[in-house]
Amino acid sequence: MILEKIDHIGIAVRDLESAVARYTFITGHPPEHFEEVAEQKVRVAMFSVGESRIELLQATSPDSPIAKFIDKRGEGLHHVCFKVPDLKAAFVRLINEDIEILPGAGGVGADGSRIAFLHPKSGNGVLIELVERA
Ligand code: CMX
Repeated sequence: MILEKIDHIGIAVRDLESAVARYTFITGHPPEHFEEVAEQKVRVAMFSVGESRIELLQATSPDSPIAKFIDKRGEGLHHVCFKVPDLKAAFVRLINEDIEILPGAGGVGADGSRIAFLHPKSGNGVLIELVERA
């Protein structure tokens, strides 16, 4: 199996606290957890919705990808993340298909997972994250 499931959908927000209050109301419950991912320069709040999850992301630095995204495009859907059983095997297959894997692939994501991103131009305008969980 190449992709196991959609792991989560990422939403870029300006202010995590107010976004958490709004999504607590929308989902009917508070986030599962908060985390700061130093490597990605973000603070995140993760909400479970059935088997699916929603990740709210706030930049922790003006040079964070989330700060740049919001400057250019405003708040909104930032990425779709697929869970993969084997990140390296996914790279090999995608490189063979000439898809642009962004620098830093294999780095640390939330929960100590290993992550990689595919450029939005390789995803028809959607940034794709791949995650392999320990
Ligand atoms: N979804 C869709 N399009 C996006 C995008 C996104 N998330 N981010 C940028 N773009 C668009 C830009 O608006 C730009 O569009 P135009 O060419 O029409 O202007 C285009 O993609 C290319 O932009 P770029 O100038 O090449 O690159 P940027 O400096 O905007 O960086 C990207 C874009 C995806 C390479 C960079 O954000 C990146 O490396 N992202 C991966 C890491 C990341 O996003 N981390 C935060 C999440 C961490 C987590 O989930 O834990």
